[in-house]
Amino acid sequence: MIDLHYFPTPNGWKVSIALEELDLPYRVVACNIGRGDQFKPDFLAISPNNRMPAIVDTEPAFGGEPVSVFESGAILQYLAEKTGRLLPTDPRGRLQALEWMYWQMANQGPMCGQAGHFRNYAPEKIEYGIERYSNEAHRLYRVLDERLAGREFVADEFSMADILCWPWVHLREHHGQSFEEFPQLERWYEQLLARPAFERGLAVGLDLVKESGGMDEEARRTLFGQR
Ligand SMILES: N[C@@H](CCC(=O)N[C@@H](CS)C(=O)NCC(=O)O)C(=O)O
Repeated sequence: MIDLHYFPTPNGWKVSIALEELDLPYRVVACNIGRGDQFKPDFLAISPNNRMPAIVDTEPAFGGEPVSVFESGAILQYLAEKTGRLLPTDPRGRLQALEWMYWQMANQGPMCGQAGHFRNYAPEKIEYGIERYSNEAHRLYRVLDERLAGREFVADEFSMADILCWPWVHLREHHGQSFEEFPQLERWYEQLLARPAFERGLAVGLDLVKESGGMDEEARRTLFGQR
């Protein structure tokens, strides 16, 4: 059984979608990041960077004690290697999927995250921050759009690279982006949205949002007051 420490956000959706695609049994353990669950000692023991998602697999494919994994890229690679799916076996295809995984983790996630922050959450409108990160988000949307020209998926076949990149495009308006200039991206996005596992993965934990209290003062302090 896999415990998924989770709140419905783009990084959380990567794992819920992957688990649905792989049809692996899992349990959701709520991690309400607006109320500080990410700082609880039991959670920090599996995710020392106080960020979700994280998983605990009681039945690792390599046997032995339960194993915990944090960082969504590492989690998807772990699940792909456990199941022999979502990571091409041909070495060149595998390399491409890994390249785009690192691209997502080091570029799309952090930069779009900053764009979303300055556009939607910063207490003051700081034009420099809004412009700098919205432009960077735009550049990254263009990079992915160009990658998808003439190809169905991010790597040569459907892979974890698609699952890692897709949830961030799902929140494009939050980053100040639209599909107007990115037709390849729109085609790829719609094609994946039509997969039942994507629909199921996106719906995981919607009740947690309702119960969470939303982005109130406590959530702002908890999320944006860290040092
Ligand atoms: N690189 C990490 C990023 C995870 C991350 O930033 N998670 C956010 C929610 S999307 C979080 O847990 N935030 C809690 C906090 O900021 O304290 C991953 O991909 O797993």
